[in-house]
Amino acid sequence: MTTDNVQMWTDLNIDLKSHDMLLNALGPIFQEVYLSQKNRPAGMGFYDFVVGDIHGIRVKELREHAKTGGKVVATYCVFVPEELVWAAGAIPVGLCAGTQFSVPMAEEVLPRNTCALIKSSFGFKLGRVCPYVQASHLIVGETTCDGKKKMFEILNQYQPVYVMEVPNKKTERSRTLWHGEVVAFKDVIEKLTGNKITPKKLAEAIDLVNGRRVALQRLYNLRKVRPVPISGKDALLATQVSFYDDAARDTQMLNALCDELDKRVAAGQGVAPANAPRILISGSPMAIPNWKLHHLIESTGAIVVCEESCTGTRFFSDLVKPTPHNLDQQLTAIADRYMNIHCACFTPNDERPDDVVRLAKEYQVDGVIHYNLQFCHTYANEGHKMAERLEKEGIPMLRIETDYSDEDSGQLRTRIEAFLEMIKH
Ligand code: BJ8
Repeated sequence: MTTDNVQMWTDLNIDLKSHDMLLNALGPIFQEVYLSQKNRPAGMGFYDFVVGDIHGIRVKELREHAKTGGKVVATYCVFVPEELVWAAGAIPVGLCAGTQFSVPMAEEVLPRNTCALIKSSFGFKLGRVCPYVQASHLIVGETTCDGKKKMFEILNQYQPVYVMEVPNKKTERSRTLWHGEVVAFKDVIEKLTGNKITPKKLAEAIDLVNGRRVALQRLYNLRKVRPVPISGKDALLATQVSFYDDAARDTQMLNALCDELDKRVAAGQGVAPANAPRILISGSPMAIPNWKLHHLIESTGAIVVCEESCTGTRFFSDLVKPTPHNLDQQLTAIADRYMNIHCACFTPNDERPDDVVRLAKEYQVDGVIHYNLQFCHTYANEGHKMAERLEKEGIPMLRIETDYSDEDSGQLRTRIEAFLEMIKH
């Protein structure tokens, strides 16, 4: 911990005592979950470095940007069109919301029966332990679920929050509403930054974000190979870092990692034996540093090869379609791309089970683990339809409902081991 960092955190009004406790807790967890893995790609060194200095270098970059009048825009959901943020010269940052550490802080205000993701993110603000929240000029929320949208009302008492209305259906009327929300968001960002979004700037931003999506697609395609050249934990970490790292650098690092994985594939080198059970996880997102389920699964010798999740395929599967450099057409292409995210907040949402069936085949999985955060009603309810659909397709599925605490780890391990025993060839 450098004196520079401590000064920066002080300037950001961080509660240094709690913050020390948070960082001190993260180190041993990262050691156990990540650094103890064998045979990791050298390209993961970058991600280890990023986590090792998780509240240092990147926050410093955001502060430098702010010093010259630049804005930082924080988000919680993949529905927020980051292209518009980049195009206005601001920096988007996906906020961490994956630790139990900040949950008790949030429970002083929010009901306990709220999902851990909401409590964790709100607790970061209440406890003043996240420099990314502190460094942001605007937090952009969305109306994806009731817990989040009501939390944003309270969060707004602490820091400026703007909420985008995400429709609940996929009708033409809903698409029109969403298109209007994207246009309104453009105006909000222009006002925040004082910069006009031009067709040229927006085209560059579309290319930037699409470039990162293509790199993530490349990484995931490499996970389809048997034996798989990278662990699920490492692929998850690379995806999680994409939410807050600089997009151009991130794309470069992802492609460098994939170059290395290409060589591993060519040499038939994997991180697990070719016959290790292959698992697809589907459900709620896993915000950094939520590595709990992957760690449990991979500690048993199975390997996670895909996540149908917002910290997985829902984040990057679709690109914004190329259009002429014309603002109206670009905004329509952006609205269309984001409306095609198959989040459980939609009703009906039959596309999601379709996706899981397709992915299960593409990634040659032996089973699906349906993951939902406790008190997340949208994913919990959708788990029922998912189970029916996968049963019809003959794809084994295990339902896991959990939070960020370790209290149920023993019980989960037993259930996962029993599931793996059942699906073994
Ligand atoms: S697009 S999945 S990132 S909303 S887990 S807070 S839904 S109670 S996170 Fe999500 Fe956007 Fe959808 Fe993806 Fe609510 Fe459920 Fe908590 Fe959730």
